[in-house]
Amino acid sequence: MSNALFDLAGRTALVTGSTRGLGHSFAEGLAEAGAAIVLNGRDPASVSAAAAALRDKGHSVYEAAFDVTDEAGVEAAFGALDAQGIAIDILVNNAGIQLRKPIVDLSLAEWQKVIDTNLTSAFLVGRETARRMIARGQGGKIVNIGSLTSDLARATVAPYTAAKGGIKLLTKAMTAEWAEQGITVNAIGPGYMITEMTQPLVDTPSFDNWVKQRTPARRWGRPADLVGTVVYLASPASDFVNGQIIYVDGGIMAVL
Ligand code: GCO
Repeated sequence: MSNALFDLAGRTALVTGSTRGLGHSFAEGLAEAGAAIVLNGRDPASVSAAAAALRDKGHSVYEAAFDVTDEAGVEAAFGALDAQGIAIDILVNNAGIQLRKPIVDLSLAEWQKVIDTNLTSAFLVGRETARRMIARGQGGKIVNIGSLTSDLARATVAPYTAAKGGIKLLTKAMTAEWAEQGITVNAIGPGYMITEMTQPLVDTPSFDNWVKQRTPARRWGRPADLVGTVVYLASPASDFVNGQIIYVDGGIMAVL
């Protein structure tokens, strides 16, 4: 990349949940901007397959299979990175799941699983990352993945909404504690994007029509629509931007 403001050469980026979906697209976009990538998912075979796909495109990729909701597993994974001399300059807290059910039908276990995967994971992985960034004294970049539901609700996705609202404020809380160490922490709020997670919605004609009507751009987003923003938030171009959530949504948050 020619513009130094957006150049990630020499940096290493961990993207959680990056074997597919938005996470994989974030990983590829950061790699194209020059970063070495640490790919993550729970299943080692899926991580290896996704890593091979990126290596085939000429990118430098490490593999880190661990469960982002498991404190001991996260700590062990960072210990293994330390042992290999891999230091994280950029973290994208992307791992997430969806579960669509009315609140009155939701079990505590279901609620907890969605909160753990979408919110607690960002605390656990963010904590391990920031501990090391602070110790190294070279700052760093953390990008948390929020949602339209970081600010607005939709029926049937209450735990996801609570978690993504939490992501928005966790982003500010991390900024409050880590900005002084040269760490920026920002969030991206994707609009309705076509991924494996939203495919059931894309396949529901009434929902598909609603998204196209509700979104001023009159279309679903594509994972590639988010790449410029993640590169920006991971690069020196955003060094004085901190604690923000940037909606990349075709204008949906701007209108009634
Ligand atoms: C849903 C979707 C959400 C949205 C996304 C919008 O059920 O509403 O699965 O994940 O697509 O969060 O920002």
